Amino acid sequence: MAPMDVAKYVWLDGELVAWEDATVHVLTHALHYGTGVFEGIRAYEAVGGTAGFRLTDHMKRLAKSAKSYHMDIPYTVTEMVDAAKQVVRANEFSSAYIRPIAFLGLGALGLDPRNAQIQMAIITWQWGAYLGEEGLAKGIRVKTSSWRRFSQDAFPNAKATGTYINSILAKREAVTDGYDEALMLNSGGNLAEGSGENLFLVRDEVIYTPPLSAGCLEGITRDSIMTLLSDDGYRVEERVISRSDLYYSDELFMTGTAAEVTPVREVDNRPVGSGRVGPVTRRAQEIYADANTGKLDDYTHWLDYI
Ligand code: PPE
Repeated sequence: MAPMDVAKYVWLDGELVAWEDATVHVLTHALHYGTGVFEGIRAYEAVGGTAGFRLTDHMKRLAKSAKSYHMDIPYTVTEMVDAAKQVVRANEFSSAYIRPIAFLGLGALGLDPRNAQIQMAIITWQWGAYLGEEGLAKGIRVKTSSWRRFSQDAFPNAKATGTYINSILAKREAVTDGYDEALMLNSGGNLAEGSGENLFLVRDEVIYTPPLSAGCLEGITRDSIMTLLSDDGYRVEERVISRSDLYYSDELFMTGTAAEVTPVREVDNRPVGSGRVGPVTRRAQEIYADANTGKLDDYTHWLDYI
């Protein structure tokens, strides 16, 4: 991915700047210590125009993440939503991936960053299928990582930049070993999530996902899928999932803004169910696509028109 080829403007600290001018200093606190919080949002070509899917909810989560790290973002949720719309419009995108990031800038070195400036950027680009088009269509191959998901008692449950080095270790290991994605267990040995997605399992027509206490991100796609599938008549439960539960599942799929609903066809070299994408996963993909493009009246409140 080379986003610089495709977007003209970036929103930086309150104004639109040319892509090449959206730079920061090497003494930026976040560069040294990972002191940033971020989001990933998709805008889709929906019925009635381009719309950010749960854009407001994502900005609310950004504000929550910031609060947990004592970062006082100088913009309200509404201002951040408007800024995201502004940058998508300026780039004339009809669909886009939107990446807001707030981080500690200059003004403090070391581990007491109370005097650091808070900077914020909103970047947008075209991001295709996160785990490949073929992955979306036929399912991906995943591997349980040798790296455990960072522990709940080490960091707040927030979308913070620094914590992603844990995911990056797992992802690199999986890809180097020939898999598409890593599944991460928590320190208790149960499933937390993927390197950049939440996980769902289907067994005997019931849909399970790990509870937040398992150490997964409070995914907005996770919440959307739980709502959509239970409204569609399925039983959906948050339950502790063990490694062996994976091997006996009928279907597995992963959810995330970037990944959307990605089927898993193989886990630790074992086929998931028949090894083909199952009916619940297909239904989840279909209903999610309909919801984020404004085709389902019951969920149009999730759309923020741009
Ligand atoms: N868990 C993790 C660790 C995670 O990074 C994401 C999103 C999710 C779950 C799903 O959250 P949600 O998008 O709210 O449903 N990962 C984002 C970025 C990944 C990346 O930068 O690479 C994303 O999907 O935008």
